[in-house]
Amino acid sequence: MCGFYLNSSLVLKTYGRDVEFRPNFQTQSSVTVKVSKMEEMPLCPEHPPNLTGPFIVEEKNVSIKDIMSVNSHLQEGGKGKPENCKARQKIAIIIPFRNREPHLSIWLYYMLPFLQKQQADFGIYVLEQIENTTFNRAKLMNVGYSEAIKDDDYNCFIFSDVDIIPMDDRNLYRCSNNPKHMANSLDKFNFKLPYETIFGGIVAFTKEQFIKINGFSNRFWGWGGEDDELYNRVIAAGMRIERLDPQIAKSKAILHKRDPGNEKTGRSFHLINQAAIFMHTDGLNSLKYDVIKSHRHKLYTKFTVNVGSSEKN
Ligand code: UDH
Ligand code: MN
Repeated sequence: MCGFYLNSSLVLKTYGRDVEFRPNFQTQSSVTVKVSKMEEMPLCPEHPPNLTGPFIVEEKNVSIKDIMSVNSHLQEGGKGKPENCKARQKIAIIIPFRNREPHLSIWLYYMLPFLQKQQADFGIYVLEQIENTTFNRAKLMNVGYSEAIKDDDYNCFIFSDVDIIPMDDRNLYRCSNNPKHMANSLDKFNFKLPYETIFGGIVAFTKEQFIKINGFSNRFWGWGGEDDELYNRVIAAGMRIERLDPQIAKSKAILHKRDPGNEKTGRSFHLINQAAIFMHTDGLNSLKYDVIKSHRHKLYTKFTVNVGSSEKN
């Protein structure tokens, strides 16, 4: 037992500091006292108190070792939570990935301190697709969701490209009453929407919202279309999308060449307008994949997966 009675209240030594706690009832059971203490932790404020607004995002060479040294208090697997309050949401960040180590380092360099400043309770999941298969961003998102819910009791899922980084810490990485488009103010598009229904880059869904649309389509191979299909699922499910004020949502999209294995084929584009029909049978409920390797790094949890290839689907 880590507490003792003092002046009829209880002082608990937790997280290296004293917490005074006045039980409502008399008990000698240390288990009951500890559980009550956890319940006693206040909810975090809606607006995290220490935000500072805009900051500059630079494309720099950062080593994972350096990022680890400033994030030593994270739990294995890239998990963090506020020390002094209970977060309102438990957030899994899902990142589709292949051969983008320098981008992942920059993302982690900025995002780990950012999420902690926002008092987020979070876990980072990197979904790596194996070599020599056409990239399937949307299917990796579904895999990320499926693995994350097995790992922890998340209720908010932020699906993010590895190369987009917010430039203002008031851009809260949280879920909303409706699915949220978060990459609505990118430097590469002059901080404007290229078209009104764009829903790519970064999106946030509560668990209920994501289940309601049966996740992403698994049938978009190569670059493009899966995000527009996702938008149509949201509308077909009777929801709408939300976006933050573009001033606050300003983000940097790292410029790069098209990756090999992620060419625009356009072969699935005809599916975009059939979302309302296929969303019932193509998505989380038809997802098949094999985990080839899983790895808990200090800064993230990585699953290397075989999601198959377009020929078989
Ligand atoms: N991704 C990878 N590896 C790949 C392909 C994609 O990690 O080989 C992931 C990554 O998270 C990336 C996301 O999938 O951020 C989306 O892919 P993308 O970055 O290729 O998409 P974007 O819309 O592509 O940025 C633009 C194509 C580049 C055209 C260059 C013309 N000037
Ligand atoms: Mn990109």
